[in-house]
Amino acid sequence: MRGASGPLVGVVIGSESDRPRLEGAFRVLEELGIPHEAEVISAHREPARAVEYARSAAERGLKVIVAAAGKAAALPGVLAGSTHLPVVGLPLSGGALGGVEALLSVSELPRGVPVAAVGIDAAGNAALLAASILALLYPELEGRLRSLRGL
Ligand code: RP5
Repeated sequence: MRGASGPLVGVVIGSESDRPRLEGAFRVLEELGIPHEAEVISAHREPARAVEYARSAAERGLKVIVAAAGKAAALPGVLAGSTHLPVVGLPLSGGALGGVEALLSVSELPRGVPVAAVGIDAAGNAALLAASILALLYPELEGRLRSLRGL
């Protein structure tokens, strides 16, 4: 991507146990040639690290964050509370309520803390939404995105 020297999308996963559910997101990012990074950070077990990740994200060059978590999925909201960057929240299944608990945690944020929630386990959509945001900044991405989506 023109002018980009590092990752543009930060994919943050609440637990290593979540990683298999993110496959669809990584596939889309790779197909589109979007530089990205992946970190495992638990908002509950290491909250200071989550806040530091979000606070430093923009100055490190990230443009969009995709945050994925299951159960009482605090991660997307915690990240969104410490950065102005767009945060795409991906609720994951695996909890006792099949992901509905994560969906509510990711979508019902308080005023002033926006998270763009996609559907339960909708990893591909999370990456496509991140790509749509990035395409506004990097016009060369638009054609690849349209082609992938058949638009
Ligand atoms: C959430 O709790 C994680 O995102 C994961 O979906 C769930 C279980 O995590 P582990 O106990 O497997 O680390 O925070």
